[in-house]
This record gives sequence, C-alpha cells and structure tokens, in this order.
Amino acid sequence: MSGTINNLNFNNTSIDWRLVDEIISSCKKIVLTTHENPDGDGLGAEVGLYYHLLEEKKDIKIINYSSLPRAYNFLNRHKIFETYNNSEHDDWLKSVDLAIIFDVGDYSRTRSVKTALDQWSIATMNIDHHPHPEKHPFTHNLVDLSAAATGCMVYDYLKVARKNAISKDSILGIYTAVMTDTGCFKHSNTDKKCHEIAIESIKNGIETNIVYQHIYENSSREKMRLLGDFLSNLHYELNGEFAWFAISQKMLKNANANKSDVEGFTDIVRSIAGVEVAVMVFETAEKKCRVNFRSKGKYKINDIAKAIGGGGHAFASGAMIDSNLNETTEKVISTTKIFLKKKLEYFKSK
Ligand SMILES: [Mn+2]
Repeated sequence: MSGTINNLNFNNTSIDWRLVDEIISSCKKIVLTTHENPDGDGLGAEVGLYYHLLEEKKDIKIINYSSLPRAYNFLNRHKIFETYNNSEHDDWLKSVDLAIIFDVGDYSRTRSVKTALDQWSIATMNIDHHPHPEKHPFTHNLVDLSAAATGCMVYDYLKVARKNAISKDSILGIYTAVMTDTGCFKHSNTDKKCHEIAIESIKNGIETNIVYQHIYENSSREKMRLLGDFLSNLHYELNGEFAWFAISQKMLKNANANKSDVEGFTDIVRSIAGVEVAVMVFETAEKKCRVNFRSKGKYKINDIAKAIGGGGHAFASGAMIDSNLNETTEKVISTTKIFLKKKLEYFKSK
C-alpha cells in the first residue's frame, strides 16, 4: 500500500474521491464485502465497484459473510459472489492490500470476515451512508449521510476514477443499490442523483422493470404464508400510529420459510393508513432477535434503535438483541412507546 497518503477520514464531510482513487489505485489485491443478511445496496455497491476494478486488472474478490439471497442471483451471472469460508479463502485473503466494506452501519455486522481481516491487520476502507463515530475502527473512513444508497457513493467514485463511461455490468449493480435503498424511488431519501443514475442505467440498456421483477415479484409461497400468519395478528398502539408484530422460529417453521423471507415485512406494515412507525421483532435463533424500525417520516426512530443497542438511519433502523422473543418484544415495545409518546407530545405542543 502507498505510504504517502495518510488515513482518510471523511466522516460526513465532503469526500475527495481523487485521494480515494490514489489509495485504490495503489492496491493490487482488493476484497469487497458487506454486512450479514446483505441487501440490494451492499450487494449492488460491490458489483458496481467490482467490474471497474476488474477492468483495472486488480486481483479482486467479493467475499461476504452471508450467502447471496436468491432474489439477487441476477447480479451473479459471472459467479462473482463468494461466501466466506476460512479453508477456502484465508490463503488469498491474508495477503490482501485493501478490504472495502460497504453499507455496514456497524463493522461487527461482517462477522467472521472482520475477524479474519483483523487477524492479519488488513487495511480497511469503509464506504457507508450510515453514521459512524469519530473513533472508528477503519484505516480509511468514507461516510456520506446524504447518500441515498452506498451505491450512489460508488457512482460518485467511478465518475472521478474513470475516463470511460460506467460499464453496463457496473451500472446494473449501482441501479440495484439505488432502487432497493429508496424503496423504488419513493422514500424521502430519493434525490436528483438517484434519478440521474436511473437515466444512465436506462441509456446503458438496463431493463429496470426486469430488475424490479427479480427483487419484488419473486416471493416464495412460503414467504406469503408467513406474511398471512403475522398480518392476521398485528398489534396497534398509540391510536394506530404505531404498529408492531413478532415472528417466532415456530411461525417460520410452520410456514417452511427462511430468515431472508422477512425482508420487506416492516415496510408493508408501515404502508397501512395512519401507521407512522412499524416495528418487527424477529426471533432469528434461540435467545437471538432482530428488531426492525420503519417510520413514514414524521418521527425519527434511530434514537429508539440506539437505546436498545442498535442504530441506523433516521427512518429505517434496527438492532440485534441477545434475548428470547418474549423478553425482547416486551422491552422493545415498551421502549418504543416511551419514545414515541414523547415525540407525540412534542408534535401536539407545536
Ligand atoms: Mn444502504
């Protein structure tokens, strides 16, 4: 790695992509990764950068902690996604010059990939639109809270780094990132750049309707069965402004569904008239729960996620809790109600 550049830290300050490019250019061997249970943003950002670095003749791999969710198989035409396996990857991984981490929110969400990178003191570059503390664990920290998706940051980088237009393979990843993190261009984070990326994608021959179908019209029957199960048992609180539901391992088994099937459920509940905040408590294993918060935009909810040990965006956040479903649900729902009541009072007083 280049010894001339200091550690970069753009913690929601204007990112100098030329300096970033100096670092990336100086590295020969690069691994790309993202958080566990990856979404379209993390995966799409990986794809966006992967094809550029391939053109640049880098020795490059995408290695994720989790396997690729079925809906994203269309991004894997060239079999570029690998799931971390120490016996298979460690020989290659230990001599990597740089690890680029996308959309992570919290570095520990890369699980055993982080453990491996730490073990060999691999230089790291965080590219993210989630907040990170000033005291962060990365060699280089690139945070842009205004970016609708991490994919938008890759787009910014490629605009600076490339002489040629962005390739079709790359823009497919970037489009997927933007489409999924904006809820198909409908969330409040959707901005001009998102639509510019969409225009460039269409000009490049991306069939945006097909991308949509792969991700949103590809639900398994098992997922639908699980959806029916919890929808018939929704809880409404605070005059219907707050709706929540819990999914147990038993419900998952009864529906024959898998963990990734719960993606998007919280958004569905938020779509109900009058509901401002939706919360899912999902028992992922014994004494392990995942909590999702979604807000329509009236109430910020990342402070609530933070209070229970998680974090995230203002209107989409979450937490992982090491406790059983009943205890977690009780704690999460009571905490959420306390926070929301305060916010409600504030809005009433205005
Ligand atoms: Mn994201």
